[in-house]
Amino acid sequence: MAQNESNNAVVEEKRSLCRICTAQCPIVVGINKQGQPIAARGDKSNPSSEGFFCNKGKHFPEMHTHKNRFTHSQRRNLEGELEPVHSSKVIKEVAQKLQSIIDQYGKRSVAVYMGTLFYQLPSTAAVTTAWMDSLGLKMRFSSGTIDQPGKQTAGAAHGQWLAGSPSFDESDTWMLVGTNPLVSISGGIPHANPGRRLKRALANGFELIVIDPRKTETARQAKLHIQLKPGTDPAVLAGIVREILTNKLSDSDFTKANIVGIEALRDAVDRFTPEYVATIADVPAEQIRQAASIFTHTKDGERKRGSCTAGTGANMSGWSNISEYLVLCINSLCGRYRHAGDTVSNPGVLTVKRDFKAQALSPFPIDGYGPPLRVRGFTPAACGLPTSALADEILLEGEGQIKALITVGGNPMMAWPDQDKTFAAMNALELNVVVEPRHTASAELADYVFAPKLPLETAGTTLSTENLFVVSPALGYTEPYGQYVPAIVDPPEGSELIEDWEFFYHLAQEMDLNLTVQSGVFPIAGAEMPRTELDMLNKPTSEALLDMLCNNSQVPLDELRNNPTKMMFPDREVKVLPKEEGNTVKLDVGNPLMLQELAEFGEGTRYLKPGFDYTLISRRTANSFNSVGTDIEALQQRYGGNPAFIHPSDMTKENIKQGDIVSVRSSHGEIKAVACPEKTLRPGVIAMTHSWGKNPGSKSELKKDGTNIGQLISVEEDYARYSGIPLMSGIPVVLTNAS
Ligand SMILES: Nc1nc2c(c(=O)[nH]1)N[C@H]1C(S)=C(S)[C@@H](COP(=O)(O)OP(=O)(O)OC[C@H]3O[C@@H](n4cnc5c(=O)[nH]c(N)nc54)[C@H](O)[C@@H]3O)O[C@H]1N2
Ligand SMILES: Nc1nc2c(c(=O)[nH]1)N[C@H]1C(S)=C(S)[C@@H](COP(=O)(O)OP(=O)(O)OC[C@H]3O[C@@H](n4cnc5c(=O)[nH]c(N)nc54)[C@H](O)[C@@H]3O)O[C@H]1N2
Ligand code: SF4
Ligand SMILES: [Mo]
Repeated sequence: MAQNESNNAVVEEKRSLCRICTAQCPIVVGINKQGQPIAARGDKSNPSSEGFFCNKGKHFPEMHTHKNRFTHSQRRNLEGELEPVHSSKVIKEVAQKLQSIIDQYGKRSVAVYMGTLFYQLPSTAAVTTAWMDSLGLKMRFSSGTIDQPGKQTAGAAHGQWLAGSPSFDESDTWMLVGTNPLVSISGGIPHANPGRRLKRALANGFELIVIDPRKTETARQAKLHIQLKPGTDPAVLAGIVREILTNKLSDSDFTKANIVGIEALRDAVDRFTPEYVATIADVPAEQIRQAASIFTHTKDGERKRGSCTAGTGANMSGWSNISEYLVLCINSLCGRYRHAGDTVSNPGVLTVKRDFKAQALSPFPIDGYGPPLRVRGFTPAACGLPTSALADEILLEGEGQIKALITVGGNPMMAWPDQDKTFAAMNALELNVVVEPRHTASAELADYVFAPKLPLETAGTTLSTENLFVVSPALGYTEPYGQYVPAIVDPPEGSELIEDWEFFYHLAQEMDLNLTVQSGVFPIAGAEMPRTELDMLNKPTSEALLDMLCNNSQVPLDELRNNPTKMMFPDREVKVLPKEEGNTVKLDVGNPLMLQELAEFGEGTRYLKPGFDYTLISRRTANSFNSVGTDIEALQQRYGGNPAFIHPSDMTKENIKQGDIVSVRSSHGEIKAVACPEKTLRPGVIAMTHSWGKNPGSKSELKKDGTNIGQLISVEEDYARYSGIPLMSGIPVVLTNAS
């Protein structure tokens, strides 16, 4: 009793950053007498987040002490079971096995899969990349191509604007397509306190447009909610483009000087009149006119500010490339960029130094950056290699077969589409290595699990979150904010753990490689990113490595280290420079490959299947982050597993009651789920959350473990060009009561 009391009592509080998701919320962690992290709250003194954090963050400390955590690295023994082993042994053996696989089958036989957590670990990202580069490994896959890969594809086809876009806080309007930032803390409202930022904006007359088949938490705040049929985004967006062009709502000074391809775009969207869009997307025609008007009409003759941004909903429902391309076209036609003389609200803190010039960076090829994969003709593309093809590349025998896979910060068995195929692939590998702190479905199948320290046990910085501005406007920080946090707790007593990046460093040592890491880690177009050689005899400390990654940062890392309460660095006023003289580079809104996809979209019937009368969409809930948090009991009390959210009218129609077990069947597979009424849905649409369930064949309880919706997804049937992202939302399904 006394022991428990002291375990549950906070004796000290320390500042850190939650690192479950890219928001990296500033938190204050409560530590007990034993030095364990036992509680967390938002940091009200933080000038950027103003205390915001979420329920998952509240349980972040628990992830460090959870029974599901590996306290030691693991190796599969002769009986087929994982058993603890010292990390140095794991590394040595993995190095030897990798070398022999490379010697026998060549470098294309070794692949690395970088999951979502990879991005939150800049040191790991830097050293993993350095290790791959040094070995000459090209088979690099990431969760990015099963997420929002249309962003990179469209960005390549369209070009970028070197000065960036005005921040959300400076905007008068915003259009969100298939994203729910108030829950995902991602996608279009800044992640440092999205609720408060939206509320403040709305109080100042800001107008929000949301395009989503669900009346989401975010849609409820919108001036206009277009509740379209899943998978019809290209029609709605093309309709809005057409309204902008025919009603001369674009920023003509900007378009004349900086854009090509308008005539081709005009021709391509010509058929998408509001009335025609209404028949495809099943929304009132008037809403298309309203969207264009709200987004563009000028206030008191002043140019309106604000962007259109898209999320997973627009990328997973079949038309990722063209939907993201039309999003960029809308922003470009309306000149929604920073212009010469504008003040840059956040010129950067820990990211590398860069220029802000009112000019375009040229479009570049979408794909063809190396030899093709063996399946489905994919080549390395602007969005990377298609993760949806990785299982097939492991399974397909012959020259070029992938024999070894290293997974870092990801959970393929939960996250990849087509779970049975993924399962077969994981079992077919000669060497399956997972760098993972928890007992996950993917770790269960690994030959080696390397168990790392967790974030509260390591130093952290805001570098990777700041860098998110490259992905989309509204991501990254709107103000010049930066934070460094030291390690605040020790790893669990009796554990043997090192940091993720050290795994790759030691692997390089074992393989006799030299490593160089890149300043800033994540590429920024148009910026210099010098490289630093690592000392391969004397391992740098984690702090020294952070220094190397920030050695070209705008504010020296030491300034953050030495002034932990400073966090805001408003000292430099940076204005956007005018376009360089003679610069003629233009953004392209008429890329023929993209517009061809709009033609292929046609009437939006490509993915429909006769007899499959319902549509399953993907959605996120506040209780888990992909597979992270699915094993934290306190987080899972609300739903228990991942229910099938169904409109009450559909439940009546199919004779389904709350709590009944339903069958959801696609042309590819069938799952069972617990029915949960949800009136915010469009009738005919079922919504479920991904990354639940267990490995095929494992015993599981539906109401606790949930079910894996990857079972319903085919990677071969319906997928987008370049990225291969399959239909992961907007999947035609049959719904029946299975109770
Ligand atoms: N059907 C369907 N499928 C989807 C989606 C969908 O909407 N619908 N969404 C897709 C999207 S957007 C994504 S991003 C992917 C996610 O795909 P993944 O990234 O493969 O899945 P996560 O569950 O995010 O995996 C993160 C893993 O990192 C581990 N981890 C946590 N902290 C650390 C750490 O410090 N070091 C290391 N090495 N590991 C750590 C976690 O325990 C977890 O197992 O799923 C995709 N799959
Ligand atoms: N709580 C929580 N937060 C997360 C995650 C999590 O798992 N849980 N995952 C993180 C990750 S990896 C990512 S990538 C981001 C994603 O961030 P978001 O893209 O904002 O993800 P969601 O919240 O699922 O929002 C997607 C929305 O798209 C809608 N939708 C589905 N199909 C369609 C369609 O065809 N068209 C349109 N227009 N909309 C559609 C859904 O109803 C849903 O509201 O969130 C991150 N944050
Ligand atoms: S939004 Fe929640 S999970 Fe994401 S970093 Fe913040 S507290 Fe952590
Ligand atoms: Mo994601």
